[in-house]
Amino acid sequence: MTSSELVVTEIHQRVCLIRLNRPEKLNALCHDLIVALGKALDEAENNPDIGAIILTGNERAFAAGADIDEMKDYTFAHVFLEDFITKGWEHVTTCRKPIIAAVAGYALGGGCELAMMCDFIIAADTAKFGQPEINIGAIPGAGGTQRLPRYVGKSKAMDMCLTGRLMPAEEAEHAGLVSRVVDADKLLDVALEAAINIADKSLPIAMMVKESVNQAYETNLAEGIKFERRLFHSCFALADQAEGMQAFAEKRNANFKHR
Ligand code: CO8
Repeated sequence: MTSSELVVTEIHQRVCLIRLNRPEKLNALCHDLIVALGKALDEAENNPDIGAIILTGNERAFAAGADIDEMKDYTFAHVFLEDFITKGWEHVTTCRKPIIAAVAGYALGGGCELAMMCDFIIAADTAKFGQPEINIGAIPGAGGTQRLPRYVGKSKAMDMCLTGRLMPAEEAEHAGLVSRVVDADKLLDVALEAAINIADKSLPIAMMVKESVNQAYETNLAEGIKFERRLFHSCFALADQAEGMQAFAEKRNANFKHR
């Protein structure tokens, strides 16, 4: 399989659907797949006709983690000098457009971490989340010990990272890891409906929402509120704010120009 086939993209209206496509290995995240994912994300980010992104896998796996076969012979010198993970693997976190993870089946290790890097997760009822790195003599390496406690709290994060157990979709929804759980055969329809809905809004406003919510995880409340207030004030510099409020007054749908 060539590296471009490891990731398949489809355009649906203003949405770019990116599918991890290494089904025979449960979408294990090898180097070439990560490079192809980065390329697909860049294309979606740079395309002015795209307003939202969906990242998905297949019905058996979103991704079963970093590729263990590839990693097993790495040495400390190699991973340290290459800055393994930092280079390329965190591409999703630098996307400024909204990105939804649509997860069915396994989201384990780096797969769970990749889903948590997205803005929110919609899960099929078949989804299973886990940080099982402890079973192979490692710890989570792409933010699992940091993002998971922020999603589900310390107790569940410790439980998952220390036991390596898998968390089913229903528990993940109760714990706040995923925003909704849907029937597996409806997963892409629901994710597309949500993404198309987002992509129909003003793009700069959606990007400000994303930046502002993410700020809540980087700062204290007073600083976060100040950040939000400044962005809120700046909405009034956009043509889309004038259009949105005028359309409400005229009882019609807004015609956003993303400016
Ligand atoms: N790496 C490489 N190959 C894998 C991986 C993986 N993580 N997961 C599955 N595969 C392969 C299997 O080797 C198998 O290949 P083959 O058919 O050639 O033998 C194929 O996928 C199908 O898998 P199984 O036969 O094992 O399928 P089962 O249904 O029996 O089991 C499981 C499914 C339970 C998911 C099992 O495959 C498993 O335990 N996989 C490993 C899960 C794991 O430990 N993941 C964590 C990896 S470490 C990690 O992710 C560190 C994070 C680093 C940062 C990443 C940045 C984003």
